[in-house]
Amino acid sequence: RPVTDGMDSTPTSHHRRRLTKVSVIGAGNVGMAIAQTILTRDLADEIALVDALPDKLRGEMLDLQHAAAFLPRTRLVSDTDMSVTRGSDLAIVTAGARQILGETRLNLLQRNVALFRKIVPPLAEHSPDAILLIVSNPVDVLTYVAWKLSGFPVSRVIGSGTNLDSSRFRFLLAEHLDVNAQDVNAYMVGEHGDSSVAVWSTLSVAGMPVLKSLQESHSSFGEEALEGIRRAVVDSAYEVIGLKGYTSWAIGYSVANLVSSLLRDQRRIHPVSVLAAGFHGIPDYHEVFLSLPARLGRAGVLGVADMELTDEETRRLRRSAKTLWENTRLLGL
Ligand code: 6V0
Repeated sequence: RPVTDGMDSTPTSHHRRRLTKVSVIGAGNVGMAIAQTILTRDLADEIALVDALPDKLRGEMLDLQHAAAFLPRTRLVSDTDMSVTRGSDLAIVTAGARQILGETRLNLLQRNVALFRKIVPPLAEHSPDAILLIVSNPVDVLTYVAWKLSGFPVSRVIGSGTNLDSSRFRFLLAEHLDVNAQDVNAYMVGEHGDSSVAVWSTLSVAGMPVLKSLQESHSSFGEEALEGIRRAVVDSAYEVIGLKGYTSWAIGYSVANLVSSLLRDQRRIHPVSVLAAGFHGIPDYHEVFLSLPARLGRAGVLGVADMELTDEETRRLRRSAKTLWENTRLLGL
């Protein structure tokens, strides 16, 4: 006799909740850290995993399924074919070619564009109403590529951008100030990676602007020291890659945090890669994606904050935009 005999199987509610489906393209270190965090945070009813390597993909899916007894119930499916993503509310792209020793960034970018040509159009076709969240690097350019290839409105194509850089920044400052990183309000904007801009002018702890008092009381907060902290944020990614070969946990949490804001309509503000043309003096015809504080909800990007920047911060942002646009134009999309 099945143990469920005698249990009432009639649904208790007449209005069944619509199920939420998230797809993760690329079941590598980053994709799996994201999937794992989405699972533990109970952010989706179904997760579809896609990778080009069938054995690895199935192994990863089974390994996660075997944790079912300890997790909220989530259906896990996987396939090398993109049709498994059908009906997604959100699709996260982490698939990417790795840099080959001696390869130029532009060459790597061209290989990734070729990869995106295989991934994005079928993804858009199977889930025409989904939000696309791009994580693969170089994330800002690839978010632009995904926008062009999907034909989606710009509000539904987002790059994870400097959301991770900002959390590294907040961690370092929190260590410095001996407070909880969640109380440190600090943004890094612009390009994800080397030329990111630390927005010192808006730094606050629990709503209190702290930079001025820090500069008055600690000699270690001079201009050079601030650039040193920004540099440390950038270098911390390289340090992790140098030590363990890749980064995964922090990007997993940072993306799951974005997923929560989007799917749960949290309207939280995150520095993510959005169309930056027209902001901070970036010309309208520079169709570049750069991170700016954006309000995220169920419809995607609900708005972009036109934050107040110093002249130097603006100059840096425009310089990033110009370099990015010069690279992006070469793609001819
Ligand atoms: P990885 O472990 O090599 O995973 C990439 C996965 O993509 C592999 O499992 C591949 O088999 C798979 N893949 C390749 N081609 C396809 C395809 N056509 N369809 C489906 N899957 C495919 O790399 P890792 O997970 O470490 O990194 C993934 C990407 O994330 C890279 O581009 C990183 O640079 C980028 N990151 C971006 C970060 C950010 O803040 N935006 C942070 C960390 C890494």
